[in-house]
Amino acid sequence: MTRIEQFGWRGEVESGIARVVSAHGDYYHLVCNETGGEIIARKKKSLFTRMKSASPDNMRPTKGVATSPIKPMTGDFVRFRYNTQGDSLITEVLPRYSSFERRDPAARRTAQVLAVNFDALFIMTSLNEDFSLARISRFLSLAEDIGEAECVVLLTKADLLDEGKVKGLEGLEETVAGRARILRISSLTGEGLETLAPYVQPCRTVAFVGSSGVGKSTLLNVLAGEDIVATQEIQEWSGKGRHTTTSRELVRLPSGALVLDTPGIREIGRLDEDEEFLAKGVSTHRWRLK
Ligand SMILES: Nc1nc2c(ncn2[C@@H]2O[C@H](COP(=O)(O)OP(=O)(O)OP(=O)(O)O)[C@@H](O)[C@H]2O)c(=O)[nH]1
Ligand SMILES: [Mg+2]
Repeated sequence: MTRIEQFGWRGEVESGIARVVSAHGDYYHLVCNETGGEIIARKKKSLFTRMKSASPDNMRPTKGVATSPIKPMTGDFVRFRYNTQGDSLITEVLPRYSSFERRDPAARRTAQVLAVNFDALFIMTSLNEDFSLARISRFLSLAEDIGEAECVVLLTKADLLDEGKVKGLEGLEETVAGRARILRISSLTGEGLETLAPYVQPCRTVAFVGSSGVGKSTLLNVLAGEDIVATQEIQEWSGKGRHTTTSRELVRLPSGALVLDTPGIREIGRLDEDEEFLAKGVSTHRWRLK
């Protein structure tokens, strides 16, 4: 049976605490210690976090100062109220000990939260023609304030490495400037997968972020030892992905490690997005990658 501790909860074990493993509109799939280990719940109309931040080893569901209303998302620890007659309700989103956010390009001045409650953030980028130092730099600056988590720049598809096509690789160390560890893997050949062992640990959460097509879901499947999430070939002409993963999913691997797979992040300031925004009359200059 599911135990909330196996899903990364490190606070006191009390009843009514759960972790969101996926979100579907107003409904959330939760894992918990009650009701057979799983539950579908709706969120209460107004939800508040109680503390601004927490430490992973000091996750306490009580006390603290109310901040702003907050929508639960995959990876969140929540309090819920079980209801045998109707919808069970998420009544509180518990403090997040780490969070990766960007300014929302669609709604200026608001942050878009991309991943929460992870112990390691893998910023993934493939070793093909889509490699971009500017993008890595932008990701790293967004990762400066993630909270209590480590950051890894994970170079994927090492089997494709053809120095002629990957422009700028020699400048990687300088761009990263000690802000993250740099690892290189291939999900296809297995090269370098052993270097992930310190991060892929029982009850620890690793979040995968990066552009579409870099191999986030493929790596999850390889680590899981079976195809549990969908993957799709990239577009040959551009080396870019097709936005196969459309929602965040928290998966517990047979090893007991937790992986948060996320949809590919659309590049900020790219021409196709610029056109979208210009059509809406919004200037995107502020989002453009330098
Ligand atoms: N050659 C090679 N191809 C890989 C590797 N890892 C993934 N791929 C391929 O890259 C393509 C895209 O992989 P996905 O795992 O779907 O990429 P993703 O990052 O999950 O993409 P989104 O869900 O769209 O964000 C698939 O065709 C994979 O087979 C690798 O290590 N080497
Ligand atoms: Mg995917």
